[in-house]
Amino acid sequence: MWCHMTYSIFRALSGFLFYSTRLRDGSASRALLSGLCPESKKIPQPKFPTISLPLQRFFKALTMNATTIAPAITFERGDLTEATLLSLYQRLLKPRMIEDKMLILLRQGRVSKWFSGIGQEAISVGITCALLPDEFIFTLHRNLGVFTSRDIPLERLFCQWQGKASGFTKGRDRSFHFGTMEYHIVGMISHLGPQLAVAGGVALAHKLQHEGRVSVAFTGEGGTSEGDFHEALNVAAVWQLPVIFVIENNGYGLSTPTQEQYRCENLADRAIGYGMRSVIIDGNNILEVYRTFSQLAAELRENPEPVLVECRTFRMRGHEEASGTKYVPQELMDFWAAKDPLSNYEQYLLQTGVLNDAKIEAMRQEIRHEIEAGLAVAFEEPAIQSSAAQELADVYAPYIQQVVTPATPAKREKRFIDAVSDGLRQAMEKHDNLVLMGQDIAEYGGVFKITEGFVAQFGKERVRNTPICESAIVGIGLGLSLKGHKAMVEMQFADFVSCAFNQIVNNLAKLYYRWGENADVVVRMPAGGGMSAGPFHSQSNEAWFAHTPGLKVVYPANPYDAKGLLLASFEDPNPVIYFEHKGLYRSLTEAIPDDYYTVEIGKARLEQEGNAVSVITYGMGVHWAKKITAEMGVDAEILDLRTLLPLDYEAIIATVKKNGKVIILHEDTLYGGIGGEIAAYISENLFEYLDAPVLRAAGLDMPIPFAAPLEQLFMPAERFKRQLARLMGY
Ligand SMILES: Cc1ncc(C[n+]2csc(CCOP(=O)(O)OP(=O)(O)O)c2C)c(N)n1
Repeated sequence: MWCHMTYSIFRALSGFLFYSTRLRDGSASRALLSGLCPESKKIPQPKFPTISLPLQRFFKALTMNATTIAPAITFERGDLTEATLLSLYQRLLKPRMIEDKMLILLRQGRVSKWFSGIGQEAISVGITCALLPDEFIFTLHRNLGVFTSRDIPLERLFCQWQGKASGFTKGRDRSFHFGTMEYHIVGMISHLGPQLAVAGGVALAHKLQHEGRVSVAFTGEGGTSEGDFHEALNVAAVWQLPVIFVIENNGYGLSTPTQEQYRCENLADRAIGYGMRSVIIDGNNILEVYRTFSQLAAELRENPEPVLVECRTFRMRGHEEASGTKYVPQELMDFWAAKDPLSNYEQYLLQTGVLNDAKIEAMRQEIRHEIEAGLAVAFEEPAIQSSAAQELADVYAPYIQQVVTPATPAKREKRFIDAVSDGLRQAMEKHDNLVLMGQDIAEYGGVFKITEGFVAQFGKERVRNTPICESAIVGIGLGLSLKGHKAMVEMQFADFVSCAFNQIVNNLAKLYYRWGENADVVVRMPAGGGMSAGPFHSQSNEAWFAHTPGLKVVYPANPYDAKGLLLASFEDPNPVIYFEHKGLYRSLTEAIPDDYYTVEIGKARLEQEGNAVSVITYGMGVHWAKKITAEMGVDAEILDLRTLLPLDYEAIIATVKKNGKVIILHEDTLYGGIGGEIAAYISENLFEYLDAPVLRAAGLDMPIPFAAPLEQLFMPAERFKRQLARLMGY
C-alpha cells in the first residue's frame, strides 16, 4: 500500500516512467500478453528526467526505498510444466556460473577481456528457449545465455575466447564476435547496429521460402540511436518480415545513461512510427520473457511481421570488466540487485516446491564439472599457429572459376546498358535463388531502366523496390546469403554507397575470414562523371573498396565484359562490387553473345597491343587512352584491368617488361587511387625493366564539380596527354 502510494506521488511529481507488459499498438493480438506478469508493473528505470535538485534527491530517496519495499519479481507459472521450469532454471544458472568463473580468471590474468551479462541473463535464456533450434539469433556481447542455451560445448566457447584453433574464428576475432551456422547464431560485428538488418535478411528468406520461422536480433538501448536500427526496423516493417527486434534496455550504454541516449518515453514507442507492434516486458523475469517470445514467435511463424520488444533490465557490472561501474548510483545498483533474475527465480521455485537445495546443488555440481572440463581442454590447447599464406588463403571463400563460353555464335548489337541488363536477366534465369533489390528497380525499372520488364518475368518477390535504406538493404542481402540465396543490391548511384559503407567493408568483406561463412552479394555501382551531375552523382569511388580485403572489385569497359563480368560476379560466392560507368551506358555499342557466358574475374585484357608505351587503365580510361594515343600517334599498348581487386599482376608484369614505359590512367582522384598502388608495385618489383618513371594521370584531388567547364578541369584527359608526351620524351 505504502509502496503504491509512494510511487503514485513520485510519478505525479516528476513524470517518472513506469512500465507494464503490454502491446503497444492496441490492435491485433491483444490476447497475446494478457495475463503476463500482471504485477511486475512498477519498476523504476535509471532515467532521471529534467527535474530540480530537490526532486532528484526525492527520487533518489524513493529508489532507495524501492530497494527495500519494491515487490520482488512476480512469476506467473501459467501452464508451464515442472520440467520446463527446471530447465529454464538450469539454463539461467549456467551462464551465471560461467561468468563467475570468468571473473576469477580475469583477475588471474588468464582471460583478456570480458563483457558481462550478469543481471540480464533471463533475456538471452528466455528467448533462446522459446525459439526453435533452427531459428537464427543475432547476438551482442552480453548474450552468453544464447550460446549456452543452444548447448554449444563449453570448450569451444572457451577456446574462442582464448583465440584458440578450436574456437569459432581460428583466433581471428574475439569474444562473441562470431557466428555459427551449426547453432544458428550470428554474432555481432563491433558496430552493434548492422546485424539488425541481417536478421531481417534471414527473415526475408524465411518468408520467401515459406518456412514458418522467425529470426531474433538483439540491440542495447545505446544501439537504438544508430541509423542502422532505424533502417532495419523500417525495412522489416515495410516488407512485413518475421523478425523480432529485442532491445535490452539496461540503463547505460558504455557509461552513458538513457536520458543522454534518447528522449522518447519508451524505446518501444518508436515501433509506432515504423508501423509495427511493440511490447515492453520485464527482462529480469525469465517466465515473462519465455512466454512473451514463445507466443510472439508462434504468431510470427503463422503471420510474418516484425515486432519490437523492449526488455527492461540492468547491467550489474561494467561495460567490460576494466571499465567499472563508478558512474552508477549505489541505490540503483541495490535496487536492481534485489531484482536479480537468477536469485528471484530460484526463490520462486523453492517457494513453489519445484526446486530444493539438493537439486540446486546437483545442478551446480554438474555445471561446475562442465566448466572445469571445458576449461581444462581450452587451457591445454596450444596457442594458435598459422602463416601469412594460410591467413591470406582464408580471406575469400574458396571457389574455382569456370569460365563459361557462349553455347552458340549468335550475337547482337548491344549498348553497354543493355549488356548489363542482359547479364542481370540471365543471372536471374540461371539462379532462381537470386533476389534483386534497389530503389525503384521494380515496375519503374530503375532510374537507368536496367531492370525494365523484370517484374513481369520474375515477380515482385525477386525484384524488390527498397526504401531508401542502403545500409539495411546490404544487410538484408547478407541475411539472404546466410540462408542460401544470392543477392544483388543496386545502388541508384555509386555515390550513395557511402550510406552502406559499414555493411560492405566490415560485414560483407570480413565475414568469411572471421568465421568462414561466405557473403554471396553483388553490389552494382553506376559510377563516374562527365554528365554534369555534380559531386554526388558522378564519383569514382572504386578505391574505397579496392582497399578492403575480402571484397572483389570489377570494372568492365565494354559491353562484352559488362555482361560476362556481371554473370561471373553472380557465380562467385564472395562479395563483388561491380562498377558500371554511366558515361558508357548509351555511348558504347558492341555485338555480344546472346547466350550466357562469363568473363574471368581477376583477369586483365589487352585492349590494344603496342610497342612504345604501356597504358594501364580501366573503365572509361580505356576509351580515353585509345582516343588520345591514336590522336597523338603513340604506339601504345593498352591494358584494361577489368578487375581491380584482385589485380592481375601477371598482365601488369608482362606489359611493363615489354615496353619499359608505363602510364596509369583513371578517372578516380590521384591521391590514394589505384594508380598509386600499381605504380608502387611496378617500382618495387620491376624497376630493372623501366626506362622511365612510372607516370600517372587521374582525376584532380577535389570533389567532382557540376558545371561542365569545371568538370573538364577535374577529368584527367588533358593531364594524360601531357604525361604521355613526357613519357615519350624518355
Ligand atoms: C558504431 C559504434 N560506436 C561506438 C562503439 C563503442 N561501444 C561499444 S559498446 C557501446 C555501448 C553500447 O551500449 P548499448 O547499445 O546500450 O549496449 P550494452 O553494452 O549496454 O549492452 C559503445 C559506445 C561501437 N562498438 N560501435
